[in-house]
Amino acid sequence: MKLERVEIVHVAIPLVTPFRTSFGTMTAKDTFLLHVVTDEAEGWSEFAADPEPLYCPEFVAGAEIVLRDFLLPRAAALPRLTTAALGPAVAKIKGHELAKAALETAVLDAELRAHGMSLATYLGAVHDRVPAGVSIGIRNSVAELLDDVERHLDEGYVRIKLKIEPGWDVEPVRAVRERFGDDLPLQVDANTAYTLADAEHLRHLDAFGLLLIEEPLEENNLHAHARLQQRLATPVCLDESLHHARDTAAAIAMDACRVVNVKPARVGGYLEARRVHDVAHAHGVPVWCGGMLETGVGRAPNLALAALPGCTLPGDTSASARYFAEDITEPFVLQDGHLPVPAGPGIGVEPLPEALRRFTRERRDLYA
Ligand code: OSB
Ligand code: MG
Repeated sequence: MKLERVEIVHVAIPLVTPFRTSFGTMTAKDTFLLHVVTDEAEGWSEFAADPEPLYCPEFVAGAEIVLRDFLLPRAAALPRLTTAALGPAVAKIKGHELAKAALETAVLDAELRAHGMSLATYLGAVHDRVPAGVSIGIRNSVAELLDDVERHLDEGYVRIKLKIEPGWDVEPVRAVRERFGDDLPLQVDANTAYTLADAEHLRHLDAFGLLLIEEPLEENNLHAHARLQQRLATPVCLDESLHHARDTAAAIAMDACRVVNVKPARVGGYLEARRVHDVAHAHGVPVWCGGMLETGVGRAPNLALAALPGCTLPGDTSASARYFAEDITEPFVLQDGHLPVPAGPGIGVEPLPEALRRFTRERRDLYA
């Protein structure tokens, strides 16, 4: 393929309820879509991060510059643009995995559409639907939290993840266990809110039979997570700390994690996400697909990844209605606790023109 035009479309879509984590509160999905036009086909992707660098170092305005000044010139210089050639072409640009993932995914969407192949088929998916978990934010009271969990269980979600932070951990977990029983698949996510000095406190969570505790300590400190794992029965799962297959291999080797959250954006795209999955799966370490409150454009390709054989735990790939009153694509609807894996060419979805128009704040060419 030859790159002809790349358009950036800044969008903001209100969330149905504010989403509070240990790093901040989100009230809207405020990000950009990339629209890549080649001589053979067009592709779409969604940048996964937010306007502020609170979850990860990347942010919306910075990623636009990285794409415009460093990534797109290298993609445009390729004599033959393929997804496989893109990674090596931008390898000298350090970090910026989420910006790289946005570009790679839009190019991959275009390339797969040119071949009439779905992303699920390309990645090697083995399911046509995947069980859906839901990530529940920090609430003002335990009563509010219990109502929230109940509502999601009534809707059919098969696994509950509670966001935790110091002051909101053992009590909410205990309350959910007491109300909904020991059989409920339950896990927690601290988004780096604790330190090793909290190990004795976190050990109280061992009493509740959690599937995992996600990213309890500071990001990129594999050593500290390994030391914490020695003191916890609950499996440690890494999110923020894993950036590629190489550090995933290191984390597994040093027992810094016994479960892997793979977010394609966080590891630079679906090609590396597949390698992260393969490394973990080869070690018998369960994988699940995380999320970042994506619109349908970002969630569709995540569902393809979630259908790989090593993704043996339900992911954070929830239905459109969990996030938005109106999605930017055809909505993903929960059926029997599952979401369908898109089967059409490429990522299998496109923004609906009318919804896109209403949610768009700015659009401009980054490359033409
Ligand atoms: O840590 O998994 C996380 C949302 C935004 C940023 C980071 C995280 C999350 C979630 C929600 O937990 C996942 C989702 O429903 O998309
Ligand atoms: Mg997380």
